[in-house]
Amino acid sequence: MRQMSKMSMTKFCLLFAFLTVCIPSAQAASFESWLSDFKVKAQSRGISKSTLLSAFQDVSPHQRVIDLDGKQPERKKIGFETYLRNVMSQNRIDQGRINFQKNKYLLYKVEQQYGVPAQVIVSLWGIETSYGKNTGGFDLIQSLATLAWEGRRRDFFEKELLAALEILQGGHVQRQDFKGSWAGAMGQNQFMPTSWKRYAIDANGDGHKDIWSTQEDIFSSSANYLKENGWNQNYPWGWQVSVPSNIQLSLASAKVKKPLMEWVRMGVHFSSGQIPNGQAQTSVRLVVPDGGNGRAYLVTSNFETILSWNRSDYFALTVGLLSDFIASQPTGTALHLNP
Ligand SMILES: [Ca+2]
Repeated sequence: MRQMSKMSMTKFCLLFAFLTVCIPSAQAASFESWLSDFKVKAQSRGISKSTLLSAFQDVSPHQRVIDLDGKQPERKKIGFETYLRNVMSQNRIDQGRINFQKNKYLLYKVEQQYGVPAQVIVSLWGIETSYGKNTGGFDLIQSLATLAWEGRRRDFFEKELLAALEILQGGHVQRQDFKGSWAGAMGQNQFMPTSWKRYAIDANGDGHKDIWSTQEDIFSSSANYLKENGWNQNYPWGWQVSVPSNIQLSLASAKVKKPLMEWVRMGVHFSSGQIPNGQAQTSVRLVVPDGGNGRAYLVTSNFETILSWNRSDYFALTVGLLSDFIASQPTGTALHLNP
């Protein structure tokens, strides 16, 4: 290979230095140009100049958000047993029971109004933010603007950002308190801004749909989400069952729904030995999260409602199981995962 001459080496170094210095400022410029286009769009959708001014003051792209977005999703499957033990720790069960007791009056009121069991609302609250403790410290406008500008899912995040600006403009949260996860999930039930628009409730009537700090609004908003996505108060979410070893695993499919009694005739067994009261004709399907070697569940249409919150069988099963634990009395013994 030809040796680089002293002169071209110098030129090369200068070019390298130029690129190193200039790339970040080129990126910043493109953020500015994306932002000015976006502001025009936002104004055409009714966002005022003063809202835009206060929303984007000192907002620049957040490198940590870009890094987190670029991370490959976890491909290694951890298995349901491990997932369940991580998410439904003894501490989360204990805290769930404590928080249920603490907010009992409010929760029963919400349960009555929306027809969604109090323990399911508490369970979602616990899994999403450890009962309001971990709501995410990212500046929401900065996160959404970064993700929209970055462009991998621009349309999606621009829609979320527009909804976020409507929240600010409506005065539901103060600019400095407008925080959430790096990906834009907000408040104690981690709604995305568009979900907030569709489902959030001002339950205490103070004019703010406050899912950050008003308990009544938080519980009602979660309950409303589930109700609007089809929660049926005539059924529980489902039951853990055991299945005969010769059962065809192809039956564990979202397409195979049968009356509960039919599954029993096929050998599906409830741990209590009894058919749940009044549920013999309820349409249920079989969920076998780890392909037949582990646990099995019969689930009702309410399971699909939980999936509308987060499309993961592991998530939905854990929400259901934790809700059962929260509603049951503590035994004072070590964790047994069969409620
Ligand atoms: Ca309110």
